[in-house]
Amino acid sequence: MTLTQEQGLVLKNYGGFYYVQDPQNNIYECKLRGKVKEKILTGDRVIFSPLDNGRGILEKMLPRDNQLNRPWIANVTKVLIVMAFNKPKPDLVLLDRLLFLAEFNRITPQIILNKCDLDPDKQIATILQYYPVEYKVIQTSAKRNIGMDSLAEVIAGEIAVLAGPSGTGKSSLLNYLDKEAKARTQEVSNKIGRGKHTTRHSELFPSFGGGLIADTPGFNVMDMPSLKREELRHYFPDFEAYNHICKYDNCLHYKEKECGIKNAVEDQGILSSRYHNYIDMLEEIITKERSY
Ligand SMILES: Nc1nc2c(ncn2[C@@H]2O[C@H](COP(=O)(O)OP(=O)(O)OP(=O)(O)O)[C@@H](O)[C@H]2O)c(=O)[nH]1
Ligand SMILES: [Mg+2]
Ligand SMILES: [Zn+2]
Repeated sequence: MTLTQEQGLVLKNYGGFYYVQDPQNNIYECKLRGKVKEKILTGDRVIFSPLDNGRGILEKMLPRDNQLNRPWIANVTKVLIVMAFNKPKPDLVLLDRLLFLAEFNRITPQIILNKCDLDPDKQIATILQYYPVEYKVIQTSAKRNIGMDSLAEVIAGEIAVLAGPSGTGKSSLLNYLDKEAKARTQEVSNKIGRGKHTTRHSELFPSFGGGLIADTPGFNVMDMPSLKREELRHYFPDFEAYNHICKYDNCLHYKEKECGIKNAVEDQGILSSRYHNYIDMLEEIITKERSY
């Protein structure tokens, strides 16, 4: 018997099965063909053989564009960085790190300011004033159902992940985008007896406006990927406009004199918190380089 083979996308890996979505949005519960040696991740594009009863066999993995390690998801095209208007206050250190990490992985970042029903912390004004030039910002309220259509629009056609500090409303937003997610999240947590928003495995949910979206557990710390000190500045697109003013072509905007970036910080063309976050990351890289 010859099996027809189709291309699909892995939505989750759970209980020894891979849940593969075909181009018509049918989902197949697949077992892995024995000879497949690679570790298949949520988000992987695969070739599979559909069987009857919604089952199938996962035959092989297709080449990956990128891979996030925490959560483990492949082929991510967009990261939605969720900060709250308040409770918790926006964390500009984490925001700049997540923006850098998105750039580094060639993933489009999108800033989401959730809980817009609350009185804004003063950092919100800073984000709205300084960040939209390079990064689009969407204001939402999962509580009052505000901004959900704009949110759905930026996910359409993408493989998106929600990221950001704990408590900003990532799981609440996901529950709006995919009503079925709510039931599934609670089902899982009842079984394992954890908090209702605990995210244990990576799963992509179809969003009501098209595209796929995954939740992540809140994380507040982040390791720097390995890169050279002179590479870091290329991941800060807002620095580009001032590079030509630096005296040295290879200026790190650090201890050098006559630096366009440092001038721009003084003239408030570049946000000083963003520059300091850059310097902190730079010093981390330099310390790492010295320890080799
Ligand atoms: N006022 C208000 N509260 C919200 C909004 N969205 C979520 N919340 C509340 O904020 C709290 C945290 O929401 P979660 O969705 O669990 O946040 P999370 O980002 O998933 O948190 P972690 O899973 O810990 O990373 C809950 O009590 C929500 O009800 C909103 O738009 N406005
Ligand atoms: Mg959550
Ligand atoms: Zn410089």
